[in-house]
Amino acid sequence: MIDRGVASVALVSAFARDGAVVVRGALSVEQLKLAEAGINAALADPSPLAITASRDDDPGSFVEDFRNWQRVEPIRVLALDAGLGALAATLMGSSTARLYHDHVLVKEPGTRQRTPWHQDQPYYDVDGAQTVSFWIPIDPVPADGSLEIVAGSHDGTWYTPRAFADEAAKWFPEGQLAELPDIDGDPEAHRVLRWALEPGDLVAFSMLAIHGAPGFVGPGRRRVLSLRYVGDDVVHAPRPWRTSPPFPELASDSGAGAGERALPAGAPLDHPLFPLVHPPARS
Ligand SMILES: O=C(O)CCC(=O)C(=O)O
Repeated sequence: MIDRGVASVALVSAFARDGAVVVRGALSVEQLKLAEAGINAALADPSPLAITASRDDDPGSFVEDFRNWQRVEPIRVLALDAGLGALAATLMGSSTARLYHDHVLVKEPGTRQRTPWHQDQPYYDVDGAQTVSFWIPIDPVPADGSLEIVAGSHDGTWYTPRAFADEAAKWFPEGQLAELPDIDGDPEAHRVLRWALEPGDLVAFSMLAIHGAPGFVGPGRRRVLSLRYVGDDVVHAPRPWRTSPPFPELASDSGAGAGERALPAGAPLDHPLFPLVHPPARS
């Protein structure tokens, strides 16, 4: 097992304050190779959840795929067995880290499609504050093509999640949650974090941090794997709508009996879909 998961006190407090940090050189060469092999395998053989998030007339393309760790071995090894759980638990201030899911996000050179400002957690089926996503690029990413995070926006406010294509409120109904602030219209009011990244660096950010990303000019590709972890206080929050990504396996249980859920509302994510990655199992 590769264990480079030691985060400094300064990094942990910056993550708590800003909801995002860059971790330079977080991944070893072996870990990067797993990320690259995993992304390439998912692109070559997309899952049924894969989508193209750019328009047909976009000169590039923005492709996403979700929940591949159970079928793409390098993603499984990187997400579960390569030591990243220790870093996740430390940043979350949690004694445990579970994998929630993995997400492939690839922008080809020339992609105009912006990833709109959003939080991740309102698209999901979990409540709790101890969350972290690792945005792992395997290609160099200049600051003006990189992930952008609004510092401090993980303060507990939930904003209406909207479809990227047409801004429809397909999850929480209109009016139930707050509306996102106008970040681009009022840049002085927000501290936006963005970093130029080299392969091996990662950006860790809370699932409540408002973030987005510009299109990608190139010249190369922008291949990214996001690995998402949850900590001690995260519990299942079943939704009456299809979450993104969906977890249909949890809708009703096979084993629990008629009408009972595989994972009741308010239960920790103690389920084979969400393996415990920290502390590591004793061998
Ligand atoms: O890679 C992107 O363009 C956006 C990333 C993102 O939204 C995420 O990882 O949650």
